[in-house]
Amino acid sequence: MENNDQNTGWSLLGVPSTVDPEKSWLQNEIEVYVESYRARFEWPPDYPRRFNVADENMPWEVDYPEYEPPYYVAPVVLENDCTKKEGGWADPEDIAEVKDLAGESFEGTVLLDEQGRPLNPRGRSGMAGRGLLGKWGPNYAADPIITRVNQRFGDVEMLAIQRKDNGQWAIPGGMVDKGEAVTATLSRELKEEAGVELDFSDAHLVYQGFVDDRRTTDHAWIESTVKHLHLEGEQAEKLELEAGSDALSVTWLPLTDRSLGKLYASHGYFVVSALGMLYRRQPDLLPAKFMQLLASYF
Ligand code: RP5
Repeated sequence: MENNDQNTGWSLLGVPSTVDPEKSWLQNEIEVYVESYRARFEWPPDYPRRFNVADENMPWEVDYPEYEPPYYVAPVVLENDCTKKEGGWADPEDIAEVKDLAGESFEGTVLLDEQGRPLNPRGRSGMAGRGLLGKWGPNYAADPIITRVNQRFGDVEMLAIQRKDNGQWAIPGGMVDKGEAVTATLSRELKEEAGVELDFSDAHLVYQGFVDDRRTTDHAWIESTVKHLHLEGEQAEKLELEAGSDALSVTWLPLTDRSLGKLYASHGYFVVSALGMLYRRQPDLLPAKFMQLLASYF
């Protein structure tokens, strides 16, 4: 194929938009960019319905006087106001009382509206307020991707948990605690959610930035640090998995087009990107049958 520009890789739904096995994607750096799709068309059950925002009206620079998103902040966020509750994980509702409002994030300078509220870097989401997110602006998360090749079946598998809040399979990630190093969050979340202890100091960085999470609002969003460890030999075989407090179950999930497409938020995209990067580092590691699937995403 001559015009590789037509191959856009991922569609907004997280499934490959075109399949071009001839594309020489290995020659290019894999750059991860997350679109805002779920953050506009999905929401948790306790949220009001989002104001419908068409693609062209997303950018804040676009004048859109009709825009009237509902305002929502979940009771659990208000109950955990750190200025009122010892150990609370949420900012106060009054933005003027927030002492550590982020001026910069992985997405660049955080813009503010006329009320001093941070503005979502992907533009309008159809929901004002913080929803279920505690911090005004970026809410930092960490996502540990663990993969292995199942030697018996020749599948590539990821360590996945089933989320309690919506039953979807996901990377066993979570929010970074105040003052916590991200490497520590990656290990802690993996231990808490999947019962597994691993060191992330040598893990490969896949991505740092916006996550297409259904909790996103105009004034609060998730930005994650995604790191990848691919396990081999005994280490890959011997991990004992145990579902923790936030997980219904934990498993080695075989990666197929279907299972990747159904992962929570942007996780399918993160996993594919991690494996593409792994292939660039170690071309002989992944089984041929998986390479066909992987190549179809780039
Ligand atoms: C996703 O939500 C992130 O990618 C991360 O996996 C997760 C963090 O939220 P909780 O699992 O703590 O709800 O957007």
